[in-house]
Amino acid sequence: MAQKKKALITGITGQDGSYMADFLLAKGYEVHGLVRRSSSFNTGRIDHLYGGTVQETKDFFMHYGDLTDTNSLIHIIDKCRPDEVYHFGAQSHVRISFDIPESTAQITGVSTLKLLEALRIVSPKTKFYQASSSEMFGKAREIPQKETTPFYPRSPYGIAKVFAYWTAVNYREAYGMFACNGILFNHESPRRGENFVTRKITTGIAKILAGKQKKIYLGNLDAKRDWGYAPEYMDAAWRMLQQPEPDDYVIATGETHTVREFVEEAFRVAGIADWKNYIEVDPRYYRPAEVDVLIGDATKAKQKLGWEPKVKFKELAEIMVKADCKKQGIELKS
Ligand code: NAP
Ligand code: F7E
Repeated sequence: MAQKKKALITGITGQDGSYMADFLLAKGYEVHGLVRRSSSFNTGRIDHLYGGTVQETKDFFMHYGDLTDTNSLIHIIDKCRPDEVYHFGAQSHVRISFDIPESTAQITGVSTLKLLEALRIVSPKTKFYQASSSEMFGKAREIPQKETTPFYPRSPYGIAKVFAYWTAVNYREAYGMFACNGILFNHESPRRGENFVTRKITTGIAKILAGKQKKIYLGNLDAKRDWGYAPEYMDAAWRMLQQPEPDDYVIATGETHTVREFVEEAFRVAGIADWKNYIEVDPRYYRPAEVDVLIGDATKAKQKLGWEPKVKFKELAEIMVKADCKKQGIELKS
């Protein structure tokens, strides 16, 4: 019997890492996840993988570590000797990166260098996925953005991701390592962190319907984003590491919408027509420098990976609103 492939996922407790764990376990991988110590449980998105108990299954293993702790990374890589590493761990909130720029640089940027250096020493044949971001395009130099569009990051987060991007390219070119950048545009889901705008809106609506919240306070409603569905984007990330050669790919829907349009669509799904009664603009949520418009061109991914997005804007809003309403005990009709 062929040996199971082994994958190590950093950021396994986050949105993407948890979907990637589901995806790889379904494909028959042995999955290892790096979890950081937290004073309250941070495993809500992967609890289902334990079957409701804090016991490892035969294919799923958790390791305490931290992206700022190089030795922990070396120990984990040495212990599990993965075929593939999916590096999703990051301080991933753009606005908050202005408050904690230095730790964002370390966790979101330098961690990629630490992991690649650890792999180079311990396990150089391991394939590496870097969670690069459309935030690297920032003040976009071209519309739509593709793999060759120059970067112009607008936040400490975006700058850290540019560092990580070039580190992955450099380890590929300098040491022949199999390192890929997935340049993913915004992707959302019912597991999205609740302080990102789409989820803030859909949890807010559900709580308004449940009578637990009166208003949703938001920042810039004019920003435009290319929003896709997170589980589909994990399929794209996996496909990158199955190619004969490592490369970099944009993953996006090719559609852009304003935050205001997401608000309108989400309230429509919930059956509330007068959304303006429930939204207040609060300048606290503005950013010192904003990324005004992002829209991606995923032609290369379609041609080389055979990947295409299926869930688009309206369906995404519907999935998220319904899931949050369900959590509040409210079933919305189709
Ligand atoms: P997320 O939900 O915020 O998850 C981030 C993960 O990183 C969590 O598991 C978090 O652990 C972990 N983490 C943070 N600091 C750490 C540390 N010091 N040591 C170890 N782990 C640490 O992010 P996501 O939305 O899944 O995104 C996954 C990756 O893709 C990130 O690198 C993000 O920057 C990038 N990305 C995301 C998008 C998007 O639209 N979602 C688009 C492009 C790129 P806790 O659970 O303990 O906090
Ligand atoms: O903001 C505006 C905000 O925080 C989207 C991360 O996953 O995707 C994400 O970064 C837009 C911005 O995502 C609020 O100003 C208005 O223009 O949901 P977001 P993001 O900054 O695009 C990229 C690709 C990543 O890589 C990141 O890791 O919405 N906005 N009002 C608001 N944003 C938030 N968070 N909260 C508001 O109240």
